[in-house]
Amino acid sequence: MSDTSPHAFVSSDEIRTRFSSAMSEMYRKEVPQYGTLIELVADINAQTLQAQPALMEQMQRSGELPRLGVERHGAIRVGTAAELSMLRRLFAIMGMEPVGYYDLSVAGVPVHSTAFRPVGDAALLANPFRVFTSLLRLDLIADEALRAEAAAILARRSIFTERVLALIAQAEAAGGLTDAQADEFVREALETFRWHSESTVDGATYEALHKAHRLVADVVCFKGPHINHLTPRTLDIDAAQAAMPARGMDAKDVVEGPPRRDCPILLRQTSFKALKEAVHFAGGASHAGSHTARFGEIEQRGVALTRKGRALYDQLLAQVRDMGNAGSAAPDYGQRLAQAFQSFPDTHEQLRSQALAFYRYALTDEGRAQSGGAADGTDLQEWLERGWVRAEPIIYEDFLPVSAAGIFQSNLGGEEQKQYAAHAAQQAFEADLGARVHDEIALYEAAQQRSIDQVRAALLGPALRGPVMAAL
Ligand code: OOG
Ligand code: NI
Repeated sequence: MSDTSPHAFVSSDEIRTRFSSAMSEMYRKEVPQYGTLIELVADINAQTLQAQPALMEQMQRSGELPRLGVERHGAIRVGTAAELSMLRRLFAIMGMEPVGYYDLSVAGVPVHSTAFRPVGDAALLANPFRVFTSLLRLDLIADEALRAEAAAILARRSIFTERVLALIAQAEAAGGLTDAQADEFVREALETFRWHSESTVDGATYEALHKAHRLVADVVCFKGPHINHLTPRTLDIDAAQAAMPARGMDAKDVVEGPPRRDCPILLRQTSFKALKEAVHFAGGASHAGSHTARFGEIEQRGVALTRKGRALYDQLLAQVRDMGNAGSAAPDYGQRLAQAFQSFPDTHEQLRSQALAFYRYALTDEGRAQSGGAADGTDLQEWLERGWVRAEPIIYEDFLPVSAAGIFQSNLGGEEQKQYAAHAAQQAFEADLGARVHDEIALYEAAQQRSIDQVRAALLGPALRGPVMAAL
């Protein structure tokens, strides 16, 4: 029951849902093709659920079906530690925490990143809204004078409204926001992510920064970190990819990530080319130009992999990429990918019993009828075989660095293959963020274990809630 008192706090799940829907509305106005993309994905999802009743049932059982229609991820890029750490506080109000560390310098993109997202089971079911957030690594700009100029430009801007800063401080002090404050917070927070066609610099400065790297210009020359894509989740990415041209979308040639499989794993993504947008530079009306910042993307999500499963995934993907020097641009890439992944088991039974993927365990109706009546000494495997317990795949909620690099590259244009002698700098990133990032695999492990503990307590009764049973 919801408390209707005007002074009661609104849940962080509710604020996140209001925010993601406001963001979606804003982006639909900014990028009309986004609306077309959302319609396409809704159509494909309805068709897929109709054609695959087992998938429909599984998503209903796990409570995942209602979130599908609102599920989105966005991406932004910021320039300073102060911007990044304030974003952490802003996202925290919406129940979003930094998860994972992604080093994209290895792929020639001078940023490192995390994803802000909810981490609890209930919060993920309510709305898994995520924002992939990259911090520019100015240290990777070789030209010292240009680096100093970029830093000075960034130091002059404030990407947050005064009011949102006040509301963040207030929410932190009071422990939440009331209904009216939450609405104001959403409105004010949205301003940070809006597109501004006026650049803060003149055309010559833009060109110089653009020459260092297109991404440097994108981060440094604007008032704020415009949301650069907002991605819906499809249940069949191949069908969506095939349908894109008919709706006027110029899709990327390959789908990033694993190949099509019976049991989807991790994340598959595709994008369509960025918009070329008019920009007005500082220093007079004659200084008009253009910039490509925003693009469209769709994704399909599958089961989260264990460390062992992820190692196998990375190994197979590297094997395919090493076979040809053109990477995913090679014409036979799809075939090679499918071939290599034949050695990745493709039934949930195998993925589970070989500890390659994570599952959430739940009682079946039959299991519920046994409640408290199972004998001590019996175990999960036995309960699964008796049909008392069922294992549902835990969805992968995160990103893949190789795929992200592919998305960055296709959006930036093929010529941007810079080489950086950089190394992952997670500690420096966390110092800038003002917090540690969660280890995503530890989060999945904990979710699986919680479900095992619950099943065990229900079947053995409270008296036997003993030491944690090992996962299979
Ligand atoms: C972020 C690219 C990464 C994804 O889905 O992997 C990303 C960016 O271009 O800023 O969104
Ligand atoms: Ni993305």
